[in-house]
Amino acid sequence: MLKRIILCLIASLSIGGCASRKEADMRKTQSLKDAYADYFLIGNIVSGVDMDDLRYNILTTHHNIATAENAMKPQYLQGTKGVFTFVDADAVVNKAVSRGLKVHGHTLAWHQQSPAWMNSEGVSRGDAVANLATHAKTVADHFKGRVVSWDVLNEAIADNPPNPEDWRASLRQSPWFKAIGADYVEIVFKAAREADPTAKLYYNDYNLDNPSKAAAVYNMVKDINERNPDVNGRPLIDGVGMQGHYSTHTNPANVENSLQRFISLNVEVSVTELDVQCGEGGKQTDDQKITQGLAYAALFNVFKKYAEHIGRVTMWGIDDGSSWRRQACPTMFNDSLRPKPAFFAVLDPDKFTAENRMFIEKREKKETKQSEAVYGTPDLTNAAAWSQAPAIFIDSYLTAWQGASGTAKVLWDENNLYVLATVNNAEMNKANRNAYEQDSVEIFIDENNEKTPYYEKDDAQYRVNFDNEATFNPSSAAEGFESWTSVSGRSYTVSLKIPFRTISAEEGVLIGFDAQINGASAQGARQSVAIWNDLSGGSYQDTSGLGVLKLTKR
Ligand code: 9MR
Repeated sequence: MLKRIILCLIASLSIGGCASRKEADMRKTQSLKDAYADYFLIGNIVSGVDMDDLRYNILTTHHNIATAENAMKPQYLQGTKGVFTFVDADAVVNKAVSRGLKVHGHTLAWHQQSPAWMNSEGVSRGDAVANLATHAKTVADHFKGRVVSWDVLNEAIADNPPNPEDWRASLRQSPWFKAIGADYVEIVFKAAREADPTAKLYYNDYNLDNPSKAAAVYNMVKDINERNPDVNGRPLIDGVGMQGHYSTHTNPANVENSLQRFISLNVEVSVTELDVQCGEGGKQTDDQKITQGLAYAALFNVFKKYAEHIGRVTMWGIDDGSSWRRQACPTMFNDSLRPKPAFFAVLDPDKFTAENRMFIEKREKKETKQSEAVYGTPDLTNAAAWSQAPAIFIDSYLTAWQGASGTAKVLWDENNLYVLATVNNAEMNKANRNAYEQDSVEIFIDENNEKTPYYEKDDAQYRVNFDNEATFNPSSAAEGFESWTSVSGRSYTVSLKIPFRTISAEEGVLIGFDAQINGASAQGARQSVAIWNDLSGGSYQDTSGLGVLKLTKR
């Protein structure tokens, strides 16, 4: 025993960490793939850095299926027309297969990481069709027998499509779409099926917890499978991949709703790129580690419930240090490759949740803030018109950095809600092309105060920057909206006229309401977010955390 301790001490001194302790940690921990053997496959990605033994050991201990993080993307397989370079991808796939892992292929068609010669402006429709079909067929054929399934098409649907009933109109304006038109979707699936009839063919996308995006994907898969019910003995699309790049603000109820929707199409569903952001600058507090663990636990409880229809759950990253979102520490292992609370949450979600009951209770005790909107119809340019209304303090921070903050006052009449927001300590920067990263004020409204975990017809988000440029979610919320701004030094005011869209406003009515201030840095990145009530960070898609306003007459 003494000898082991001494050896371990020597090892930790010589290599800056006790490798045998790490190994012991790993041995003590039960394997994820065993824990989920009766449910679904557990996957992770392989990239260049994961090929060393320590990482590969984590991969094979806990997972039974691997996805190449980058090696099989079009850019790397056919950067030059007609010249296929399979060396790196073959190395990844062959090593995984030889270590007993199944392999999922990612991806035959995507708007990113694809060479311009395939589909950029100037390439004729005929050539683009041939390029797409040739790439898909050659690649699917090359990996036939080594790859069990493919992300045939990745991220083809636009974010938040306004009319998801029309899936063609909901397609992203990608190079493939522009070169070929909506039927590129079927072309690539047919090419893949022809080349490898046994591999399962998936459509893969992110933000599928968003009901509009999920609806567009649902309609696309439904339509294509109804029109192609028997391609080599089965419908053309075998599965929907919900990527799952989530945060701790993601509402598991939204994930569950979309899962149910896709399952109703009689296709397999897989979670293909799971990670849960919770941290800043590559660091996590102890509370953040537990919060993240609870988010993983809640998600895995949903996945277990629908396990019969789920093929696999694949994580996007072995450890925080190698994650594409390393700043937000989204994986189950820290950058020393030690399991985090998130790991134990995935291993046994119920146990982890029970062990953290006190933490959850403390979090749930937080009371919803309530205030008043006072009856009156102001002139938007006259701040004094709001003098009767109580101030709402927009000063609870979602970020570590405490930048711009302020107050809001609210009036109402039968037609509109009128908000006056006063912001202090702003950089007055609108350089970022993402409107939410500019110095701006956001108002969230849940007219029927039903606190739904997704937006319904009565819910909307309004954003106005210091220069009076407005953006809306959904875009239809722009109708009848007006705003006015004025700037003085590092302060600005925004007044907004927000039409009621679904309720008749009368005294005593309660509406869900929140006000947020986005603070940009001098370099034009969002550095701080201050809000009145909803600290979830999810108010743009989930109304359950908004504060409450009562419409009163004085
Ligand atoms: O994690 C991948 C990162 O290393 C690459 O630079 C990036 C661009 O190719 O792609 C990342 O993976 C993406 C995946 O292929 C598709 N869904 C979103 C993933 C995260 O961006």
